[in-house]
Amino acid sequence: MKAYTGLIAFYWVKIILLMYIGFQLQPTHWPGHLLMILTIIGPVMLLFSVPLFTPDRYRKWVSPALLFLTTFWMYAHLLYYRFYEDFMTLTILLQIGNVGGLSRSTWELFSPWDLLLFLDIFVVGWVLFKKETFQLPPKKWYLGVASLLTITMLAAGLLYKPYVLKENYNRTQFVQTMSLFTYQLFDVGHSIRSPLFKWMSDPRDAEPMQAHVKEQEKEMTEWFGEAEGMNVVFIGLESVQNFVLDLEVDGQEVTPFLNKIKNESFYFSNLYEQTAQGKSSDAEFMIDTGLYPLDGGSVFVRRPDNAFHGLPEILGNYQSAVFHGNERSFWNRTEMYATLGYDRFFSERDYKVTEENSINYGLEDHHFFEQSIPKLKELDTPYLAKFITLTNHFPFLLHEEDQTFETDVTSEPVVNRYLSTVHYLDQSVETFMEKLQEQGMYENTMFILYGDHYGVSTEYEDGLFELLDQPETTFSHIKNQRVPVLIHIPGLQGEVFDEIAGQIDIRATVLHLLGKRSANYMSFSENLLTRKHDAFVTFRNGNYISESTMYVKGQCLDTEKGTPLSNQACEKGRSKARSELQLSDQVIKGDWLRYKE
Ligand code: GP9
Ligand code: MN
Repeated sequence: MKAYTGLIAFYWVKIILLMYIGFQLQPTHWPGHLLMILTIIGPVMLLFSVPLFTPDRYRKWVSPALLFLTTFWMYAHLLYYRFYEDFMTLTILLQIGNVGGLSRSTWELFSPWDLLLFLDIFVVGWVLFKKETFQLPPKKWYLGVASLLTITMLAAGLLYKPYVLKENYNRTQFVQTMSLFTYQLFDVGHSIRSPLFKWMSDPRDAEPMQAHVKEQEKEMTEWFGEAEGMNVVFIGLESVQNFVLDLEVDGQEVTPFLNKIKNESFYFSNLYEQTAQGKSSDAEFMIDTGLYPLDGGSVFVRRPDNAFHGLPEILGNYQSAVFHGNERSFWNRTEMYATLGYDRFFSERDYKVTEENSINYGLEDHHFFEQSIPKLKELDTPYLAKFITLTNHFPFLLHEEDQTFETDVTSEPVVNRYLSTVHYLDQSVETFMEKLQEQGMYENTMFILYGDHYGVSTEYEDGLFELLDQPETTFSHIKNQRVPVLIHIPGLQGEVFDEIAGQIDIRATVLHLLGKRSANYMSFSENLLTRKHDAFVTFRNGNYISESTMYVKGQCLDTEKGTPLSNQACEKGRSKARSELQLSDQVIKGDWLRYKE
């Protein structure tokens, strides 16, 4: 009996350590800490009730097996968390095949210290085998205490964070408040429930969404229709964060080309990335549809059969194509591009890809652009073309001969390598634009360059704080989540927009420039060219930023100074973010766009 209590106490402490040291969860106030610590014990006790129901012969094996399986499961979450700063969802797990499986970059996430996680299994095995009999607690008493503890702590969690279930997309908050075990059960239930929603939807359900969009004013600007009839070229800048612009390292500019072209473009300097678990595909999705990514997994993978009104459909007579140097199944792009209405998709199989000209996920950017030009030339004009770059992807690798920007400016090698690959990408885009100019393919085109999401995750952010001389705060972290967006129309004067903005707003801005007035149907995108003084950015996890306040990582802060405010000051903003996300989820899960012909 003592040994059994010891086992449970031991496992409890292990998970607490894992939460604090492994996941580095940081509840903001003491009740949050208390809750996170105490909420684990009930589910752990319930887990270890399994041996009480196991026949004597097998009983010895059950506890070590439980320890091993649950440790392994928590470790999978940890690896995922290290890169994505999020907990895995069942949907994302089922998508691993679709996103091309585990890549080489996964190996970077392992640490030798991780072995410590599995050490206890040997300790427990040894204790169990040394003992002849393993006395178990009385069933009724044990189950009673375990259930009582679980229910009490869940109730306390709900009292402390009343929106924890509604904001279930904020998985970190969920795990902190309700434990990783409860999260896992909830997630399974959630994944089962979601297909039912579409089945039960009705055209009338979509009415509030239509009303929501009508509320958005369709203000005019002097630039309306400025790019009407022009070719449209999107360039997805893989993992480029805004801080690299105008940054000098060892006396050299990291992105000389982007720095130059931004002066001749509309440059949105205060624009935040809003992607979730679908990363690159989420950025593409927001640009094409003006809807938020899903709460779990990638919409590209989960909803390719939905009706969406993508840019190709809106642009009508344009020929549309996507160019990408990775395998076509990654993020389920083939299927989703067809749904969004793209005519062509040039992927790895359409390029000459060799050992020498590829690295990490696929074709190196320089070769990618070079080989793409003849394909672009083949398209009928006007065209809508989207280029998705690849080389500046974690873990940021380059062949020796492409290395023109080697630096050890920070003590974090990942950050140093990032600067090199960003520089490489910058050069590749420059060469591409020069070649287009040489071939007369530049003048009549609107270029949209956008960073898709962060490249330096929290795991390596110390190096970033060091590089940018920032204090290690949530406020600095959130500022680092800005990505560059540049809209370049040859011959048009540049302008900097420093109002708060989000990636979701790219769509309406582009449509405005193309002179498409009423095309923003059922979308959350807002035109960035009409300067707003009530600008608002909703993040997929329920956080938000407004002109005056921001809610991030459980804290309410002043947007200007980053100083803490009472949570009350963020209530209105949080509720606005919640309702936007809820509405967007309903449009996608209910497949409401199918109601519009
Ligand atoms: C893969 C590329 C990278 O083809 O788009 O995807 P990411 O990991 O950035 O979502
Ligand atoms: Mn990406």
